Amino acid sequence: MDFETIRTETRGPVALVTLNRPEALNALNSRVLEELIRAFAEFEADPEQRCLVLTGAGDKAFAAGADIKEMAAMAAADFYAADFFSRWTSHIVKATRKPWIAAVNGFALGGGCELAMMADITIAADTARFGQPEIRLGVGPGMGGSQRLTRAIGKAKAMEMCLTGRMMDASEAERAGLVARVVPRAQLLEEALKLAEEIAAQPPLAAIAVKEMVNAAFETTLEQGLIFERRVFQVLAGTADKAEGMAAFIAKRPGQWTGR
Ligand code: DAK
Repeated sequence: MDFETIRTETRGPVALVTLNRPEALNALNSRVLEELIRAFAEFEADPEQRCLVLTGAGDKAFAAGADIKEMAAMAAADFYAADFFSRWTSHIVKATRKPWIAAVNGFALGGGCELAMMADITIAADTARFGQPEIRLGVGPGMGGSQRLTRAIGKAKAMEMCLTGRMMDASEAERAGLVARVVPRAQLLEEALKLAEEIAAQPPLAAIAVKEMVNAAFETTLEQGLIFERRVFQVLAGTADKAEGMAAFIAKRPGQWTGR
């Protein structure tokens, strides 16, 4: 089955996935979710691919949210029976151990903002705008906005955004800690790919492990997180890439990673 709503390509060790419904501002529907699940699974399964960049087609939007036209006709029982949109977490966030980056090229609203926040690193074009406007539709965030936004930018701003639906521009998003970096629109993809290549060049097992370590900070107490970090360090110390990395440092040469 070919992809209809996304485009995928690989650039060396980097996978590039583009949400491709620009006429609907890349709104996320069930088909997009299924295709993204497949694209992320292919990325995860291919040992040659080390980092993924997700962006949106066109200049206007990363994703303007879940597809309102798909949801408008759905009854509560439909959402519940299908456990609608529950697979974002289980099949993308949790299933992807390798690092991935969201390159936000325009509106990231509702589910679009939530998708950007699922990424390990979010970078934004100076034209990007973030928001959780679901309240204006009579609902609330449904893909993690109330939780991830609050953890990213704190209660005061998250509460204000979720209760009013107002948008945040890229520089406010950077100041608030929602995005790692803001770059001019014309350079977004290049910068995102450069960042992905830099991550892809690291020892692969360490990249997976470091992602697990940082994510543990959101799931555990400080004490448990520190123990987890130490244990993972100790596991990494047994890898061939640790021996190579330290030998390469001492010999003043670049490391050659085997992922072992
Ligand atoms: N869904 C469907 N179509 C959308 C869309 C969306 N979210 N956003 C934009 N479009 C479509 C427009 O309908 C229009 O289509 P045509 O009329 O040309 O056919 C086209 O994209 C261009 O949009 P506009 O004409 O509106 O463009 P403007 O520049 O005037 O405005 C805008 C841009 C981004 C301000 C505006 O489009 C807008 O406000 N869009 C909606 C933003 C929004 O409310 N997003 C949140 C959606 S709710 C769940 C989990 C999660 C969710 C739901 C359930 N479960 C676990 C159950 C998530 C919910 C959401 O994300």
